Amino acid sequence: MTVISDIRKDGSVTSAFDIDRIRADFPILSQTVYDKPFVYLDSAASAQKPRQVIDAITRTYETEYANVHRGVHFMSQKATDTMEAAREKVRAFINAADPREVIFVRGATEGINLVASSWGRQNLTAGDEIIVSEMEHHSNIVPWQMIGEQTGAVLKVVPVDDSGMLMMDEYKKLISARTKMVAITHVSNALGTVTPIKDIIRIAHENGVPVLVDGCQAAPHMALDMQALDADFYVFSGHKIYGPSGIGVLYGKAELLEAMPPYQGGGEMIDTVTFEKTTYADLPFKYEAGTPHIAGAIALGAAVDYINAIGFDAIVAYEHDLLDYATEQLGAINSIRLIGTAPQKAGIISFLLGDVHPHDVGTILDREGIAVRTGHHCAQPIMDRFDVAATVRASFGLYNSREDVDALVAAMGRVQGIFGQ
Ligand code: C6P
Repeated sequence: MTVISDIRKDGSVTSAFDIDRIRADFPILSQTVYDKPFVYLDSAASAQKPRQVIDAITRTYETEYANVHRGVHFMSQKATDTMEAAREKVRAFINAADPREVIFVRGATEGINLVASSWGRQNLTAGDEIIVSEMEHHSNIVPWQMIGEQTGAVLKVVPVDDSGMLMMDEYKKLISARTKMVAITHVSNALGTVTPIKDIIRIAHENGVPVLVDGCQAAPHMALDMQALDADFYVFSGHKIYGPSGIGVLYGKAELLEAMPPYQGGGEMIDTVTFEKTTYADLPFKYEAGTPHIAGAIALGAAVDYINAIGFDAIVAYEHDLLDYATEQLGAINSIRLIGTAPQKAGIISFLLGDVHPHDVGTILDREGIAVRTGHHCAQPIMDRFDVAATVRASFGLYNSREDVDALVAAMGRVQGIFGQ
């Protein structure tokens, strides 16, 4: 396990954040692509995995794998215990009051669909309003539109200013007696904006409205505290916090989850079944129909352990410095236009180079061994807001270094030369 603060023999402490040791935990980062060092700047799409997470997957399948919550046999009990220990790790990671409030889902998308469908079917009727923001990922727009089509509820959209900040005055104006849900991101995946989520929740609650927070891009970059935040629902994906894909978390307040109907029916989520009537299992299993992603949940626990061993104090300080450095270096290239310049940002820089198409930029960067994402980032409405079809997006994880930023900046200089910008 990486230890960030190393005590030297003479008692002095080495650098607070040993980036070389962290990078050594991520086997994929030592690869070359096209004979160039691999520079991975696409962690917002999916983060790379440390050896500790990879080992947890292998260990599960080699030593403690069987179906969970069903078997009386030793191996099933072992797998169940390890998976439930992972749930407890996630509970502590987000400071939820109770592990029953931690539902394992496939990812943020499934978590939002679960709430939109189960909570929405029970609570929405024609004329009701769901408040979202202009910078939501499609995963926090489309599920609400779908339940709106079934119930007659409609979306209301909080606009974003030219820097990419949520316009809080407009938000306050939108809340009314018709508002039944506020569904807003904690960090924008297209702009990197950190929203004032605590204020958003407080204002919603003053109006008696529950809040779902899309925490997909926040969970890798900041400590989360469900009890302090007072979110009603909070979702994030394991693969963005250095865990496996196919596993994620829906946090929900127990009283809300208890009141809602199940999302899917099947094994695991029942108490008793007859042809006349089925009764449902208690939380969290009521929302975990079918065999879960057992190794995924266990390895998500290992990802949480990994982050905890470094600690968010060190991660936040390091990533903040890196983002400032990258913003300064890229911003110094005169034909670069940054999209999203809010004062509070995390992990993401979106930009355009003159009138060069982002896909062309991304393709050239790729040949230099640099992985960025180009496109609308599954957030088309915010692209429309900035009147662009796509951006180049560099996004950072705790393993990125200033050398990665330097490689990007040098390569952007070459792209500039190619296109005469
Ligand atoms: N954003 C990106 O490159 P899933 O696919 O369920 O793990 O996460 C969906 C999702 C929801 N909300 C936000 C804010 C997100 O950023 C994402 C995933 C990736 O930006 C893939 S499109």
